[in-house]
Amino acid sequence: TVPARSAARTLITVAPTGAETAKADVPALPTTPEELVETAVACEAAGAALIHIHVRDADHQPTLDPVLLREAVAGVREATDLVVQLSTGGAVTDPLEARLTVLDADPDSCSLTCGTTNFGDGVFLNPWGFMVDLYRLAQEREVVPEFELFELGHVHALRRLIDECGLPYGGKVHVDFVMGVPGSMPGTPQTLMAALALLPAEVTSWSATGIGRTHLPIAATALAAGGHLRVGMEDNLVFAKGRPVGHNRELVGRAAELATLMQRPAMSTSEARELLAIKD
Ligand code: KMH
Ligand code: ZN
Repeated sequence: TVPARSAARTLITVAPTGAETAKADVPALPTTPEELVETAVACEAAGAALIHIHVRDADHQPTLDPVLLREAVAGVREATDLVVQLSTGGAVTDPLEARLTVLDADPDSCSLTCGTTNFGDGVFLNPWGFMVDLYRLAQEREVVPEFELFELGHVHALRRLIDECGLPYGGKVHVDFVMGVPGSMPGTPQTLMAALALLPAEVTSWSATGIGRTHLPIAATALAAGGHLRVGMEDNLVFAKGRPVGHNRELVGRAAELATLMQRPAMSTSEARELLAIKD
């Protein structure tokens, strides 16, 4: 059975940058500290309550540099009330040890992917031991994890993680389905339904995002099924056929309109903090 976790309001997460797209190919991608903060402010105004951050260096390359991570967290906190989530996924080339040090930047939340997956032409490595280390570290540091599920098997691995390591800090379990990555689970309504049916009972909220052309259909399906939304240029660079995304705020604004249309308007940042049990 699909657990009843329908929410009255919609958490909109923005994932503005990612680690895969080159600035040279997409100049609108926010890669500098100033662009990140400007994006965060604009997306909060458009309806986002949580920001999922990947940081870039001065050459616009993905980095896990602890100083830049700390600066990003501080910059977004100073300018917005968004829940600040740092990616621990980084880029597929990042070593596992470096991905653990992301928590040193003291974010509100961190991503935690529940298993290895094909990732386009690469492999996104998340061995069991790494998942456990990252989860225990997040519990210790009182950082709320968002469990990223790219595959149906990841849903099962989440169950194992909760069974063996207990609940996250705060007691809430929030998952995000990342769908439509080439080689991973497809971004279809049927797959989302199958994944929902497998969710452990401990899950208290879920969101979904579809990569590329699956972005809008997955958003619509998630809203209809009582879930929350993640949008942003990390996942999708095309607003509509022949029309590239010009700014992340466009994707957030459209998600907020869709949510309002579905009678589940965007939630505030304080509602998001409560939903996820973020530390004060
Ligand atoms: N960039 C991908 C390899 C996460 O942020 O935790 C991993 C990713 C997931 O984006
Ligand atoms: Zn990410």
